[in-house]
Amino acid sequence: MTAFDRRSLLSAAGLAAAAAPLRGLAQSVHRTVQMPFANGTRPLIQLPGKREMILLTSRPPQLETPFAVFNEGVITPNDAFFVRYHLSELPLEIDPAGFRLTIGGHVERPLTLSLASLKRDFAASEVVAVNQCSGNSRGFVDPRVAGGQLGNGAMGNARWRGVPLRALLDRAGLRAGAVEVTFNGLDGPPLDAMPDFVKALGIDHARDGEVLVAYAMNGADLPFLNGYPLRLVVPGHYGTYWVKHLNEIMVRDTPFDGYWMKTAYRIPDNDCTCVVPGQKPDKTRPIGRMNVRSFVTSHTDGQRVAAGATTELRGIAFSGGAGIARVLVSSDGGQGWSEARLGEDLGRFSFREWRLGITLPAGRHRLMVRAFAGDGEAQPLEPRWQPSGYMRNVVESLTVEAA
Ligand SMILES: Nc1nc2c(c(=O)[nH]1)N[C@H]1C(S)=C(S)[C@@H](COP(=O)(O)O)O[C@H]1N2
Ligand SMILES: [Mo]
Repeated sequence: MTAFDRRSLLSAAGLAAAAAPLRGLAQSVHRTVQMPFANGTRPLIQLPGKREMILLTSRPPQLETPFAVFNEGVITPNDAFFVRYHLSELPLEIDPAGFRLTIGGHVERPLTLSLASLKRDFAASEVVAVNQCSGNSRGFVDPRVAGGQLGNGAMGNARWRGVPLRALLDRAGLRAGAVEVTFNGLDGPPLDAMPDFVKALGIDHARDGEVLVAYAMNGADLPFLNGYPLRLVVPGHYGTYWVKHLNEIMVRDTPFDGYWMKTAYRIPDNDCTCVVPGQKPDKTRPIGRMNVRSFVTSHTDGQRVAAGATTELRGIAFSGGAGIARVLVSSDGGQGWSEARLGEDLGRFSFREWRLGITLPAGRHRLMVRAFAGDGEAQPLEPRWQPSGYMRNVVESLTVEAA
């Protein structure tokens, strides 16, 4: 048996082990956390392959990353990476030797590829990129909106390795008139009650060389709950496009109008992607690139710091593919701003660390952090609202008590 086979078998075994406790979740819940919004009490749960995570729903499994993890470094560990599913019928066993990815539809040569072939017959490519759910931070949206009431932990940054989608499409050969490509995974709806989770990209996007069919994350096989054995990685774009357990790619000569493109995951079709709170947009478009965001990770709201001494602030910033140009920090509620030092640059799709030492006199201070992307996009000082609660990126603030 080759090292590759052995590793794959181990992953397959881990997968069945990961699935079993999902049936009896209640027993494994020991503690809860309180998110900082109403109805924000959440169980903490530890599933195989994951450390203790914040449970949003158990069927399908949805786990949020405890925010303290983001202060450990700019790469989110596999065992702490958030988990989001829409449909309850997950694959419980995937045999890596029997698994196949098909590429069909409007192509010259339909392909059926094994994992071994993907790793052996195509040049591998890597990218460090943030995967963030469109509804990350929805619990903070005011007035509140329906949908998963998430804190800020439905995001993560990893080094993804796989085959560029372009190489697969080139091997299959696009036929004239190809306009879109769809992506489907092994999970599905119970009893066909809901439309299967299928996403589409325009043909130029699919062929841009940045989109990956990834088989590894931070140097290991994808964790089961993050899409083992293959997932789409769409750098700069919201997680909804990052189809997990990917096993079917179809090239189309007509636009795709499935539920998850035509009805779900749409945003107001205007410059701010927002509407007046409570109103409905009159025109929408599919969600796309992420907007720019930043967070303080070193301190939490209400924390005490030493007055008159240096407080080392630290955090992360990211954008939808333009990198981070500057991060500004205010310690007086937004009147004055100081430029933070940026950490190592892992590429324009990655989290970027920032640091700043500040000295605070005794009293309460409102800290704010504002990032500017490489293309000049800045975080708004006031929240923008949309009915689905997507794309929250208002400047974050927290209060510390210097004494
Ligand atoms: N097969 C499948 N892929 C999926 C989804 C899903 O429900 N099924 N959800 C998508 C959404 S909305 C998000 S935010 C990301 C989350 O990726 P993660 O679970 O690895 O964190 O997966 C995407 N890929
Ligand atoms: Mo999502």
